[in-house]
Amino acid sequence: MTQPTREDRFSFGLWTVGWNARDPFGEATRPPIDPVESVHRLAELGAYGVTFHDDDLIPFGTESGERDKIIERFKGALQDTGLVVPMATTNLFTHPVFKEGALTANDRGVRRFAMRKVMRNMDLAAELGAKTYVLWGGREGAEVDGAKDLTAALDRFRESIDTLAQYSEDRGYGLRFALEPKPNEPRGDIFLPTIGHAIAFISTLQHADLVGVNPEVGHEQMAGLNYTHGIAQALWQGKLFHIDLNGQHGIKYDQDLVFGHGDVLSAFATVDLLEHGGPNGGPAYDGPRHFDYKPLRTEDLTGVWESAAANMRTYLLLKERAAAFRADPEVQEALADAAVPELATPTLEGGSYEELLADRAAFEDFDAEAAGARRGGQVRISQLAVEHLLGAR
Ligand code: GLT
Ligand code: MN
Ligand code: MN
Ligand code: MN
Repeated sequence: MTQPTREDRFSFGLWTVGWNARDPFGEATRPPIDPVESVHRLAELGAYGVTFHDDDLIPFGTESGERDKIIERFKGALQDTGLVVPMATTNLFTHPVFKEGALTANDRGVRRFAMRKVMRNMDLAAELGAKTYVLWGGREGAEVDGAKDLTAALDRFRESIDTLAQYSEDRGYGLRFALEPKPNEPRGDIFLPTIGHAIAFISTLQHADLVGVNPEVGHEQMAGLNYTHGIAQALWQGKLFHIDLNGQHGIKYDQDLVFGHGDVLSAFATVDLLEHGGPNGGPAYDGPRHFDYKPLRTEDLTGVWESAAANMRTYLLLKERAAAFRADPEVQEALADAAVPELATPTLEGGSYEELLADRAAFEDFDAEAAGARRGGQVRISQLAVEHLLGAR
């Protein structure tokens, strides 16, 4: 069960395994990897999908004849391996042209160039059968508040996303868009910094139905937020269009560790939610399990493929542990004892406040002291989760 198969729907960005480990302080420690090689290795390891930024596959500035050849070769690798492209995205952050932003740059020419760059890669994404288009606004933000008209930036963000959605509809691409929040890095402050900001922004769009979120574990945890709570709200609002799984140790720079190699208890709760949709059922996630991580800079190419396998194996182990947790009669008893299932019962009887006002047991005769003295039963659930996670049960 811990051997990944296509049915598990694991996918990886070309930029993850392909990262050559250059960081702000040091040179690359690994050679570049040919995307065709990545496709083959990922398929051998049991992944079902590969995702990419335009520039991961086709270096920025490549002339069109050469671009066509690269695409044909990539398509050949997909055909040979059966790997699919469930998602694609655009690099709007590496080239100096985007140093002050892309879709929300002050410079209108930069914004228009950024839009064309996205549209061009949407054409390719649709051709390769992608269903989701991710927009991570890495450079959309500011270091200097006075150097940006913050509300105009939101207007421009909305204008871009509505236009891109319209383009997809007009061309019959049927893409859905997933905004990826991140609080900071590379910009001092990035626009739409959390899942909550993104979902609120989406509600203002003309094409709100076509736009959801792509939350990344580490990005929410960088802001000190509970990732599982964030994706639960996205699921509840029908907005969890895609997901970036990785690992992070608390509030610091974006670590992009292997999934589960950061806050493992949180990863356990995440997998439990994705697979079961909550203790009472509820919406579960049915999209690709996509890993957006970086193999440690200390690793050679062997370590790269080990780390790719580690993401999938860790996910499957957590899935197995979460299933055992849910199936354990003692867990069910502990959940009942803590009244967890009761939260699914509506607070009102029949939906009207009239019966509530007429119910003396609800207020006049309610024993607040007794209710306040009730046993919580929470620590037992916490310990049972830890024991299942540690394989002690
Ligand atoms: C970049 C970023 C990721 C985003 C990618 C999509 S690019 O690596 O750090 O979190 O998901 O643009
Ligand atoms: Mn990250
Ligand atoms: Mn990501
Ligand atoms: Mn990243």
